[in-house]
Amino acid sequence: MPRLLHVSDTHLGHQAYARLTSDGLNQREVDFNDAFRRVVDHAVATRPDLVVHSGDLFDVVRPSNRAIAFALEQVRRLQRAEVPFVVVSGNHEAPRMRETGSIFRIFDDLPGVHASYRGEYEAIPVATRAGRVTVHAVPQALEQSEFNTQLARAEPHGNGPHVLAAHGTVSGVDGLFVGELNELLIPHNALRDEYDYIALGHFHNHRVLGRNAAYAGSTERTSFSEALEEKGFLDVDIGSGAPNVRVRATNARPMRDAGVYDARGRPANEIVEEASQRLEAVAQEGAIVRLRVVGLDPATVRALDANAIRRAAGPALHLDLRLETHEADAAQQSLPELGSLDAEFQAFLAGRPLAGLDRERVAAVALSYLQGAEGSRAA
Ligand SMILES: [Mn+2]
Repeated sequence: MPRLLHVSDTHLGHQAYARLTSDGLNQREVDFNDAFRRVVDHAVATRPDLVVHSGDLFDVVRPSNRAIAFALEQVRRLQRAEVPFVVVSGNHEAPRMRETGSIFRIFDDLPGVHASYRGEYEAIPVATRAGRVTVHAVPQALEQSEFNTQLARAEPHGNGPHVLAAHGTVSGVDGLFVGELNELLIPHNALRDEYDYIALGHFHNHRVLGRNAAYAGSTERTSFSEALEEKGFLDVDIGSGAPNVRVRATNARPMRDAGVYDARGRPANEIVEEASQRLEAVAQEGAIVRLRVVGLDPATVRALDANAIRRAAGPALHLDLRLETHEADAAQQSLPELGSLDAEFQAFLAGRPLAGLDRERVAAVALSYLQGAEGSRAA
């Protein structure tokens, strides 16, 4: 009975906050590396029959040399342990123009490593110690219609076991939509019962869907919406009826939300005291902590000893302290929510006349520049 590790959304190269390590590296980038390394440690120690990564291995289309070198180093560790590795591209690393080329090319021609990133469905026969496992890989596509076509080509027949790997939002399930520009939908009927296991990526919280499908979730936290979720990967036995799924923790850095404190009408010293108490209640060694104080008037903000509040977060790695005034509250209510750079640009472009130009082509070129800018910022 084959055993596979399902890992997803490792976002190598992801950076956040200002904290650096003693080596001058962004602490969060190191955290994301550590989380993926723990997955590989587990694989090397327990030697599953294969490791399946369901996309967003990297955080951006153009990862830094450091992120690329780290990813290769970990994949080589799997190779040396003779654990086959299959990865499909996700929306974060897949270029939006074919000419850009994919970073996943670095995995071509590595024995025991199969990277699916060419926008087309591939049935990958993986030779494992437990016999052949066929991985039906459906990588990120440029268009939803193309993705649907490729998903429909996947046929789990012949000798099993059969594993489907894809990155996207399964339609018709509450609470999965992430809201990214190039997010793809996986039609519910693509989750066919014939698969021994369906390895899903994109949704960052672990979730089991039906009898045979699961999102592994991300290995680290990319936002406060993941604060309460256990982070990890899945250890799955397949090949005899329903898969047996066990969650393995990656010990991601904790995020603690101290909530929203409405300080309307309160004097500065009282606000400092209350905010400090709230922070002390959640502060934890090395955690990322957030507190929103709302309803402040500008004079009170000037009188506040913000450093005293910050000290209350004590041993936290990072304090995200938001001091919001009435005016800011009112302004926020009158402004539309600001989306991602890509989404804002798309909305802007939709309202422009583009006589004589191919609108999709203009969008693709512009988005590739935006991606390039984001990539170099992340680097
Ligand atoms: Mn992701």
